Amino acid sequence: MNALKQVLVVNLLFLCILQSVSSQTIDPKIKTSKEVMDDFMDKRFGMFIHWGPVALRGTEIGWSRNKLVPQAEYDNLYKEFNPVLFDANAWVLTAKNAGMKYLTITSKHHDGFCLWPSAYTEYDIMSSPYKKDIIGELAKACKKHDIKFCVYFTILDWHDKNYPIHNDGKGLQTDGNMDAFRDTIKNQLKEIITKYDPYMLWFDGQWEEPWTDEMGIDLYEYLKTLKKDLIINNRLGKEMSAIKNMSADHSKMIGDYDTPEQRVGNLNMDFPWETCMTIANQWAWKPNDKVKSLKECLQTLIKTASGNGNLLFNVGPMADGRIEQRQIDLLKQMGDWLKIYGESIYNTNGGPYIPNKGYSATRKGNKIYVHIFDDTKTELLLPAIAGIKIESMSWMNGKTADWKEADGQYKAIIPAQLPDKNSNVLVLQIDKVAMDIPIQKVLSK
Ligand code: FHN
Repeated sequence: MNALKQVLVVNLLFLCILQSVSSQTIDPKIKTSKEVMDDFMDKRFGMFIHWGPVALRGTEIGWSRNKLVPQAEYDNLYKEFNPVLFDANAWVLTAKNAGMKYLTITSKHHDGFCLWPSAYTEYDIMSSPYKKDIIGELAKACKKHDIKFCVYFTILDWHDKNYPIHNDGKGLQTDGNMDAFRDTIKNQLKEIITKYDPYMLWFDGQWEEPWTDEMGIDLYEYLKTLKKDLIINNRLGKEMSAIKNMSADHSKMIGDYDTPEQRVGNLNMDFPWETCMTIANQWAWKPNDKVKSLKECLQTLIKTASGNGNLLFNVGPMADGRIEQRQIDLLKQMGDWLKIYGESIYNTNGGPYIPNKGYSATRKGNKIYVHIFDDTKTELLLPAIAGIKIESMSWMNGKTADWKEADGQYKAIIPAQLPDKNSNVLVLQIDKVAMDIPIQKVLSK
């Protein structure tokens, strides 16, 4: 082969490699900006809502279809779905009273039912006896009460005939028509963005065979043509390691932030993340489901913020449109705690101590907020931090702390009477900008 031909072949090969690599990453020019992501991460706390006709049976949304609830019965629940007690303002005020700053609703879960009037399916709220736009009502109420409106949307739709899988765990049941399916979801997402202007889209369901990273990148880039500053989670891509809280190769991730599920994410100062977790056990409403204690709810939020992440905390409303009173009350108690201690959560960064079973830390300005988990001890021992001077220590909503520095540690007396019975904060006023302190690898002994 002559030299010219060799050069042409090499160039062609290089272009193919370039194309395949570039097609596997999002164009950095369209990725959501750091400013927009910082604004999202400053909010720290949001409400997740899993809701649909399945609330009539009290079983898990999507997952109980063709299992606890026979498929034909499940797919016809919408004909009974009439949540006459649904009050979007009441839901949004429940979030606001909890100290939540954003709200994410399942517009369409894996069962394919749409809570908004979609021009691309009959399987939507307008085919139910209720016949009102749930998503539109929530979007309006969020705007009215200054809560950021966000939408959960599944890319796995067991009800849509074009999607090749119609039941969990059954594998490819038909050859389907993924091109037609992708057109449908693009059209539905365009409906959602243009009608309701969501702050963030929370995708889910990327793990099944029909979906690929290339489809995820294509969809991310399409959505950015509709709304440049739209925040998009990382569940458009197949990279799931971080969701399982393992060390993740974020370069493979398709989306703006990581989404560990039902566990507090690891401290990460470089890549934004949000833990999603249920206040009870089930995502959708379940009669007599076990709800978490206030202490567990608060410490989940604190540990998430201490890891530099957000908490998306889930409630499952009942079929009549109400959120259970016990969940409302629990969230109100969280809000009451945040009214006093919110300075140590909102607009903070995680660290500089790595969260551990005794304590964790958040920081802002020239303050470090140490959150105490084990108040059975009489003394808190913190590794001393090189290069800073502690100017004072005090208990938030309490008194000046009795402390000293010795043997490379800060030793603070934990008083018998602490200001809060669930979670207390020791404020370290320092002579430096707290964010300039490196993460302290040493844990207290
Ligand atoms: O299958 C869903 C599940 O129902 C729920 O929506 C959670 C929330 O993050 N996501 C999927 C499971 O990973």
